[in-house]
Amino acid sequence: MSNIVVQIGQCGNQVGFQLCDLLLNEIPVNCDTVFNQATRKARWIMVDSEPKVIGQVMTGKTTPLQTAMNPERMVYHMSGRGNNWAMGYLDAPMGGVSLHESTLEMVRREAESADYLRSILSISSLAGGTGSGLGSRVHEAIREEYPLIHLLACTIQPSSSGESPLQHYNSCFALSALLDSADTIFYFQNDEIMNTILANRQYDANVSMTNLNEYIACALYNLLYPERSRDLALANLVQNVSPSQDCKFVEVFTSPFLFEKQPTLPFETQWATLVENCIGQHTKFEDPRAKNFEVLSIAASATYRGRDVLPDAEMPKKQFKSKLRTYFKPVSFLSSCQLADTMVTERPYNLKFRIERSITIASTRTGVILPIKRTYESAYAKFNAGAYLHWYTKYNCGRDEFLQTFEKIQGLVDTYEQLGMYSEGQRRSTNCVNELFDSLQRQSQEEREVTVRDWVPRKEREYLAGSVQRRK
Ligand SMILES: Nc1nc2c(ncn2[C@@H]2O[C@H](COP(=O)(O)OP(=O)(O)OP(=O)(O)O)[C@@H](O)[C@H]2O)c(=O)[nH]1
Ligand SMILES: [Mg+2]
Repeated sequence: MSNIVVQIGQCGNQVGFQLCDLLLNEIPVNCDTVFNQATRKARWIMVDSEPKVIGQVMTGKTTPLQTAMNPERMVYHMSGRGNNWAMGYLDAPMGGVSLHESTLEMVRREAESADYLRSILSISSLAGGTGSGLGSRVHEAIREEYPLIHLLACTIQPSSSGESPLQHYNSCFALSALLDSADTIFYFQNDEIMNTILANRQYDANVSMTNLNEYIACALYNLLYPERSRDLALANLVQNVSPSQDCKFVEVFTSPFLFEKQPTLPFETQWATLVENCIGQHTKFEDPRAKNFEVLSIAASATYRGRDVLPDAEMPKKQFKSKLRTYFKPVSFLSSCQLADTMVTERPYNLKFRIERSITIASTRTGVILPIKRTYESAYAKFNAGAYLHWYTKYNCGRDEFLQTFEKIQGLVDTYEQLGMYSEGQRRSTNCVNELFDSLQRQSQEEREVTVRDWVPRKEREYLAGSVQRRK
């Protein structure tokens, strides 16, 4: 079973290259999930509106990464999209060829060479014109062409200090498109990763974009490729952590991770410390400004890797689970957060870096809405002031598009906020619970290979089904 990676825009390409570079140390080249067995090249598609970032890897000095990349899988034009979602989305053809069509053609070729294409992972930022705008177009096109495939989107939220005045608009548009197209959204925030690195690096050094990308690469690698010889750990993952169309944002934290290719914890660090460290990353930077909002969890999935993890050992599993339960408090319609675990009896990060154990936790939590809401509020305030709209209208993106997008993001914020507003001792049948249930039901009617919901306990399901009946 194969997975194709589509890296889009500067950020997407830089993160994607870093992930592939890491996998080259870890995954054998005969692994069909990552490498095309005919060409021995990674199943990676490089997409950008300008050639600079792709060129840095693909031209010049030969490196293992360059060798692993397929030069026939490059898609680029000659100038960037100016941090403008609308310009990226419009995707004006150059020489009669648009970037999203060329990308789809590359995906098609790669898919045809795979025995069984299981999933596509896209990587892009929410802010840049290419990553957000062209990314939205590519996601839509992939979803239309491959309705049954798992479309996983790794998306990177820009720093809240703001590098571009258009980033809030771009993020809203890109998130709105992802809500329609992606099955699971791995949501990384540059600010949060920066804080995690500052708190964990072993020595004082400046933290660069490359370091942020190294963290994201470690998180994705540990989460998606836990067993070197096996397929992408996808079916379970999607099932465990993306419960519905509305709640598909997944945060991923990993411990230890690599900083400048060095592990952030000593090699013999014990499980208990690792669990603490990883949970610490989840809880440390929660937003004190969010009043009446408790970060609650729907589901979490932990991957333990180490030669002393026994796949069937009940004791450590129970210990870990009870520890995680105290941190991941459940949303009101679940009696406890759904916890899944994967035990892998392999040392993480191969022999090159001597690390005995690692833990990676992916979680669906209500707190993810806080940075999204801040982004949305900034965008809405700018929109009300009429700021920067001409940059969008000139690329066919008018007020109606803004309003539709805002409506969708507002709906998302409402859903998560209702899940996050928890009154102690009260188990409520709120609209949002009903909506969540409806969307779960809708999803199970679709012929997706993995329809989720097995984990919603029967009692809860019956209760929810009853409340849906009552509403009708
Ligand atoms: N984590 C991370 N963030 C990045 C990286 N490169 C850029 N960013 C962030 O991504 C946003 C800008 O997106 P880019 O990917 O540079 O833009 P693009 O998709 O190439 O789009 P245009 O250049 O506007 O055509 C900014 O918020 C940057 O901080 C990177 O390598 N890693
Ligand atoms: Mg760019």
